[in-house]
Amino acid sequence: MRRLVAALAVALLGALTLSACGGGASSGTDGSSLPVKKIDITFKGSDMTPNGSQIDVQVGQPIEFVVTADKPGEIHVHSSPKEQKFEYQAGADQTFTVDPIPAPTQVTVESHTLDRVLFKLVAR
Ligand SMILES: [Cu+2]
Repeated sequence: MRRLVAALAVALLGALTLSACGGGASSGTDGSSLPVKKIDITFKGSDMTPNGSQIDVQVGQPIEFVVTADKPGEIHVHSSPKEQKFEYQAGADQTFTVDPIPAPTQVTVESHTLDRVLFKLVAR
């Protein structure tokens, strides 16, 4: 009888230990809690802003381009393995959602209309 009680006590202790391990909060490394990185892009004539700069983002951070242009064109995000293209029209504040960058790297963003590098996204 005494042995049975001891076995039950061990089993109970085990259950308590197990439940203490559950329900931990996630560490938030998936980027879902990061603020959206909004990047303003302006095209006017043969000028563009930014013009070849580097822009820091965090790995997994949501990214949006906010485009203002005087004529239609195309922006190309040279992300790997999947490139992204965004066609914009003449007009102000056109918002495009860019896929978050999943690992530390640099991603070149080009104007294919002007054939120049707009900026580099540096994810870390
Ligand atoms: Cu390109």
